[in-house]
This record gives sequence, C-alpha cells and structure tokens, in this order.
Amino acid sequence: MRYNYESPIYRNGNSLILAYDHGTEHGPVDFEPMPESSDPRHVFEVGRHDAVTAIALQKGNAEYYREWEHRNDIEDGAPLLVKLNGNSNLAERDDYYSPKQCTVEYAVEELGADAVGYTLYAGSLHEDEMWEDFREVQEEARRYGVPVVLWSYPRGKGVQENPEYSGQKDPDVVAYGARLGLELGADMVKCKYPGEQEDWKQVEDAVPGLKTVMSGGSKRSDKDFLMDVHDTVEAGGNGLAVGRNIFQRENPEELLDKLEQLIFHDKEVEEVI
Ligand code: FBP
Repeated sequence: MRYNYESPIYRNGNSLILAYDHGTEHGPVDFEPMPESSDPRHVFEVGRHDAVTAIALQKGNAEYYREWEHRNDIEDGAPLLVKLNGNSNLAERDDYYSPKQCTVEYAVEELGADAVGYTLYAGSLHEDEMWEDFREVQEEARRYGVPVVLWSYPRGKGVQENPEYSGQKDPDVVAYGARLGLELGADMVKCKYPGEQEDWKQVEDAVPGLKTVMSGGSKRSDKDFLMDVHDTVEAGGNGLAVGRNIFQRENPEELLDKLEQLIFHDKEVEEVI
C-alpha cells in the first residue's frame, strides 16, 4: 500500500526519527563528544522519550535493540526503523556507494521492523546500481506494508563536477534528490537542510504530498538547530531525522522536549527555548 499512514513512525502525520547509524557511517569518532553514546543502550534509552517516533539502526544494533527490550521488559521503546544499507568512511571507492546488508524480509520477519530506510546517492557513478537495490527494497517494503524512508543524499561526481550546482546542499540538488524519492516510490524522504526556509519550500514544491524530514547534520547550538527544524516544519516538512544533535548532548531529553513542541504542537522557537 502506498503511504501507510497508520504506521507508528508517524504521530499526527509527522515524525522524529532518532538516527544511530553513525558508528557505521563515520566511526567511533562521533561518540567522542559524549562517550556514553558509544553504548547503544544509552541511545536506546534516549529513544524512549515521547517525542521519538522511530529509532533508525543498522541490522546489528537492531538485533541488540530487540534483545535489550526483551531482557529489560521494555514496552515503550521507540518503533524500529531498520537501515538496510550503509557504508564506512574507511572504504576507498571511485565514487559513493552504500551496499545493502539487510533485506526487508529479515528486517520485518526477524527484527519486527516498523519501517525500513535506504540511502541513495544520486549523482554517484554507482547511481544505477543503487536504483536497482532500491527497487528491490521498495517492492519488498510494499509487500510487507512497512514505510520506506529514503535517505536522499545526491552527491558524487555528477554533482561535484556539474558547474550548475554549488554542492550537495544546493537547493536545486536537494529538491531533485527529494523528487527522486517521490518518483521511485519512497514514503518519506530525508534530505539535507539547504540552509534557508525558502530553500526548503523549494524542496516541498518538488514533492507535493510526499512526507519529508530534515536531516539533522553536525551539532550546533540549541537555538540554531531549533530554528532550522521550525523553519522546515513551517515550510511544510514533516519533522526531523536526527543523530548527533541528540546523542552528542549531555541532556538530550531537554532538547527532545523542545523538538516535540515544534514538530507535533506547531510551537514557535521563542515559546520553547
Ligand atoms: P545526523 O543528524 O547526525 O546528521 O544524522 C543523520 C544521518 O543521515 C545519519 O543517519 C547518518 O549516519 C549521517 O547523517 C550520514 O551523514 P553524511 O553521509 O552526511 O556523513
């Protein structure tokens, strides 16, 4: 079914996805600012906050998550979004590629996934291969009735070497990446914030009716981060997928309280800060 709005990853149509796949994508360096965050159980606990509508984990951590819930009789853990592909910073390739480590079947049947996620690097020399991988993911997700979230990150030679683009956060590039999600059958796209609210409007204009979430990015001040999230939601976005801006904070619950107000209760930044 297209657009399974009954999924627990949505609350009033919006989402806050706690992403914790950074050990794969960036390595342990991302845990240095807050060493507790290296322990998945610390982040699983953070995911129990009411604001979190899904926790995005690679297969190994997803297995650990289910075991943690079971051993500790946890019944209010965040819904699980299994990230099906990923790649490390150690790999040396001619261009970006993110191989698949998990099938939708394994994610749903063995891990009880509520949703799945896949990263597509449009613009890479390996774009065609990733389209094929995504086709399988999307069709399998439809069979199981779970939403598929596309980490839509255009990057690589086709973007870098095109003089019409100023990089992966160029609004034209971000909007194009989002549009691919719409046309390839994603239920939601997760896109880099291009920098300004009007740029996010351009993204929304490219994908009428499709759910969109802003990708958190590197850690910044509470105010700057909340402003970006607010501007995204006000421009029509459906929330946020965030990692470092949560788990690199000493008191992530405090920021989650504020994000909850912006994403699910339409509050202004000044009302929550
Ligand atoms: P952040 O909020 O920390 O940016 O996390 C979002 C995310 O998409 C993660 O899922 C992923 O690990 C990371 O960003 C990848 O970012 P990039 O490919 O730009 O290094």
